[in-house]
Amino acid sequence: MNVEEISIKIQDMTIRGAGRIARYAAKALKDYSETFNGQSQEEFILGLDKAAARLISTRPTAISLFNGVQITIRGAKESSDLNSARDLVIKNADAFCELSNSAYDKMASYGSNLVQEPNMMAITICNSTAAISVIKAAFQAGKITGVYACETRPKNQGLITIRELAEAGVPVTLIVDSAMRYVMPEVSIAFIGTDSLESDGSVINKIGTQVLAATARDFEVPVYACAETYKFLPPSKAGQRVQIELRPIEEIIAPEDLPENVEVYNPVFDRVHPSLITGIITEIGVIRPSEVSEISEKYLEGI
Ligand code: RI2
Repeated sequence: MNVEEISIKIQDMTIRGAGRIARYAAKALKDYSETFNGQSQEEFILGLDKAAARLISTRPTAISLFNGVQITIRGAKESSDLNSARDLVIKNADAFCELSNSAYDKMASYGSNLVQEPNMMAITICNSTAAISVIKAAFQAGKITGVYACETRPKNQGLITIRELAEAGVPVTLIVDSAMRYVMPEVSIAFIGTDSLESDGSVINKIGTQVLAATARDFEVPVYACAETYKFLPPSKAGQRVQIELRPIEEIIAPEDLPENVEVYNPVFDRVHPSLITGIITEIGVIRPSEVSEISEKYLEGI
């Protein structure tokens, strides 16, 4: 698939998940470099910048998309000639996808060790490959006995989660989002995904995650965000807040079912205050929200 085809699929969420959209963006830029048939490095760079802007425009909240694109195009402008620039983009794209895919096993190992007492129930929301990797490892290590998965209105990504966990043999129970407080007394640990980690340690994740984290606090349940380092806001955006994406009302209600003079509001991400986050599971270890800036400077230098 080319840049435009992948952009459309990220936009309509055929391709979704903060890690996956970043990998597909890198693959799109690799495709651009492999199929470029122009004559000059200047023309190549102009097209690369246009492709990067198109991909970044598709979804505003997951900083993984911006970081994945920047990591992939890094150094192309400074390359000595056209072929070096093309080869570098291809190499960067492959390296980014390798880093992204290899992060899951590392996070799974760190995350699984966090579960102290055996026979614990976990809870999660939406469909996070990172969180599911940790949950699977915790179950295989005998650390948890099962998971509550929130269906996650309006697009019900939780239905993907229950399928993935069931296929992995993890006992999973589907609940409606508003039942998360009802079940929290039975829960011992929460694992959530991450779309972006802001400089103060705020975790941006699927809508409903604030409710989950605040409820967990009320029942003294630790909340761990699962976030690869490329989901941290980069130094160039330090101190900024990501835009919370508003999506089409059709994701909530069919227009023909909507009475006149009724508005629909569909914010699809939440900002979770760092005080509600016990720790952040990354591929380099488990860190505190207060360490986010330092990690960003170290692992996203120049982005
Ligand atoms: P992984 C998803 O967003 C969810 O918010 C999920 O928690 C987050 O991305 C991270 O997903 P959407 O694409 O990278 O469903 O862990 O809007 O798979």
